[in-house]
Amino acid sequence: MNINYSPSMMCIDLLNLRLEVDHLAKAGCTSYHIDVMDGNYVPNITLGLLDIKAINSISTLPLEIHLMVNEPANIIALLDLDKVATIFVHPEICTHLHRTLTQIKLMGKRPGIVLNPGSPIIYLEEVLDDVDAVMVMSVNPGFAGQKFIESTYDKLQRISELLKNKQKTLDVLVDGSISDKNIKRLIECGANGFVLGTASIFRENFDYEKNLCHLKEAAK
Ligand code: S6P
Ligand code: MG
Repeated sequence: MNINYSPSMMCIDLLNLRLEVDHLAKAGCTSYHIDVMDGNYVPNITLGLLDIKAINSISTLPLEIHLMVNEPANIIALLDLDKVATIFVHPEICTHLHRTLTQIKLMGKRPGIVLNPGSPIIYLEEVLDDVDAVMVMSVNPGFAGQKFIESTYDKLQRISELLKNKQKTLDVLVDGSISDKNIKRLIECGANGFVLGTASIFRENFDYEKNLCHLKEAAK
């Protein structure tokens, strides 16, 4: 199975953007994960449109955008950039979720929904034919460096069950405190993509190649 490794760009050294983008690709990452927050839906503000445009202009890898902003439909049109491949929205903050997912699809991008630790899977079931990916939060959205929430395994298993019953194949990502301690079990529960932050690729030495190799070993 092909596993997607996507570094969380809010964890990079922004003063060295070009170098960081390059190093992460050379280390073997397969896309860039960009967290957009509005200081309202979540109590933090991270990367924004200018950062996305800058990364888009130098990237050789696809970008996945994780929108943590109230009513994302208002800004999705601004993300019509060539390297943006997937746009993730949280169902609770889309007034018309189906319309927003259709809007993303019409732009030629892959729509995805994000399930918080407290969000029911029924959101996914209702839009199963309208998404290409689901991302399960294994921390509450807002910050890097949080503790992994154990109920993620069970949620992934229930999603796998749903997909099997409906004979559907989707990308299933996990975001939050991914490490050598949980990655294998997360794959066994049905995940095929991971957002990497301070618990894995950006830990200690910031040796991206070594840290990613270590994580891939643990995933076997
Ligand atoms: C959190 C955000 C995530 C974090 C990532 C950081 O709201 O969506 O993408 O940046 O989880 O990783 P870590 O290993 O520090 O938890
Ligand atoms: Mg994220």
